[in-house]
Amino acid sequence: MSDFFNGLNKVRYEGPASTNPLAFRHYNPDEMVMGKRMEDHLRFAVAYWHSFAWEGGDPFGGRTFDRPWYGDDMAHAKLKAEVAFELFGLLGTPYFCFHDADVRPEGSSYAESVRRLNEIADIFETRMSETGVKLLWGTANLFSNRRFMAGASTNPDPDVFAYSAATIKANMDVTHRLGGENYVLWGGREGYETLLNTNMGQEFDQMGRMLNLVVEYKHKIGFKGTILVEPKPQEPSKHQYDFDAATCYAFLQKYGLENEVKLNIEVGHAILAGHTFEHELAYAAANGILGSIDMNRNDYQSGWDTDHFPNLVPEVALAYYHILRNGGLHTGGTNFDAKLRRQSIDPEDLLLGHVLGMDTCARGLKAAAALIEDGTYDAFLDKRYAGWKGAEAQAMLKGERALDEIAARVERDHIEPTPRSGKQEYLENLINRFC
Ligand code: XLS
Ligand code: NI
Ligand code: NI
Repeated sequence: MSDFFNGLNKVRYEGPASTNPLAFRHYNPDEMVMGKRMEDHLRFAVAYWHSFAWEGGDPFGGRTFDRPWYGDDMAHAKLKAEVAFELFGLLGTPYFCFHDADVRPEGSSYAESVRRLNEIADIFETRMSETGVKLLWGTANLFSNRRFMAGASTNPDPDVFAYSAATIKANMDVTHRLGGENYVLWGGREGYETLLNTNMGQEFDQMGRMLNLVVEYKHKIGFKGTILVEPKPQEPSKHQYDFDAATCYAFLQKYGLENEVKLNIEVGHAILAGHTFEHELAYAAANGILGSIDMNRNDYQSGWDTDHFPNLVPEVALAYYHILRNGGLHTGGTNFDAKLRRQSIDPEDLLLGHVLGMDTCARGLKAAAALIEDGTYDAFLDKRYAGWKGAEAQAMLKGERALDEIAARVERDHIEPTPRSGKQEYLENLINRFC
C-alpha cells in the first residue's frame, strides 16, 4: 500500500438522500436495471492516462499536480501501477484502460520499451488476479513521440509504419495476455497539417493495410476481444482521417473490415465533429458498429475537447437509450476518458471526479431504462413510421417498384401527403420526465 490516498475510504452507495461527497447517490452496482445489474450495464473503466500520466499542464503553464510517481524510471512506473490499483479499489470500478506510454517510460530502443511494458504488465497481472479488476482495452500511443509527428501508419516513411506495426503488436500481445476485452486504435496523427505535403490516397491505403494487419494478427493469436477504432475529427492533427462514425464506416467498408472492426465513440469527439453524442451512437448502432464508449464532456462554450468528467444527465440518458436499444455495450464499456481540472490537485479529487462521472452515468442509465419501460416514447416513434408497414410502402422499400411505377401510382391514386407535426417540444418535455 502506498500512502497516497491516506485516510480515504472505499466509496459506497448511500442512496439519493446522501450528502456525503465521497458516496454514490445513484451508482449502486447490484441494483437491477431492466433485468441486469447496473455494474454489468455500465462496465466502468478508469483511463490510466488522464488519472495517472497527465500532469495538469496547459498551453500556458506546466505541471500543477504533485504526484509521487512522476519520474522517468521504472521505480516510479511501478509505484504508479500500485496507486492505480488503489484507486480502482476505492472506486469499485471493474475495468481500466491504458496506452503503453502511460504505464512505462520509453526505452532507448524498441526492444527495451517492450521489455518495460511487459514488466509493468506482470504487476498488472498480479494485481488483477488479486482484485478482480479487468482490462477493458489496451492501446498503443502512436502520437506523443516525435517519430510519429507525420503520422504512424500514414507516415510517408515506411520505417515509421513498421515501427508502428511492431508497437501495435506488442500492445496487442499485452492486451491479450491480460485478458483485455477490446483493443483500441485512435489515430491522433493519422491525418495532416497541410494537404500541400500530403498524398491522401496513398495514406488511406497505408492506414487500411495497418488495420488489416491488426485484424489478421488478432485471429492469428486467438484474441477474442473486439478491435475498435476511435473517431475524432481533429486535435492534435488539423485534419484527422477518422473524422466521425460515418467517415470510419466508409473507411472500414473500403478496406473490407466492416464486419471485423467496431467503434469506440467519445462524447467530446462527437461534439468536435459537429454532432451530438447520441447521433454518433445511433449512426454506429444503425450500421452494426457500436462497440464501446469514451465518456466525458467538452467545454460547450470554448468548443475545445476538454475531457471534463460528465455532469449532464439528459445528454448521458439519451446516450444510454441508444446503447440499451442496441442490446447494451457487449464487450465494450464506459471508459472515463476524462481528466480533472488543473486546479483539482488533491488526491481526493481523483475520487470526486469519478464519483461525479459514475453517478451521472448511473442516473442517465436509470433515466434511459425508465424511458424504455414507460413505452410512450417508443410508441411515438413506431407510430411516426407506421405508414411504412403498409404493402405499397414495403414494396417501395424492398426495391419492388421502379421510379416510374411509383409516379404512376401517385397520379392514379391522387396522392396528396398530409404534413404532420414532428412534436419536438412534446418529446423534449417527455424526456425531461425521466431525467
Ligand atoms: C484522445 C483520445 C485518446 C484515445 C485513446 O483524444 O480520446 O485518449 O481514447 O488513444
Ligand atoms: Ni479524446
Ligand atoms: Ni478517447
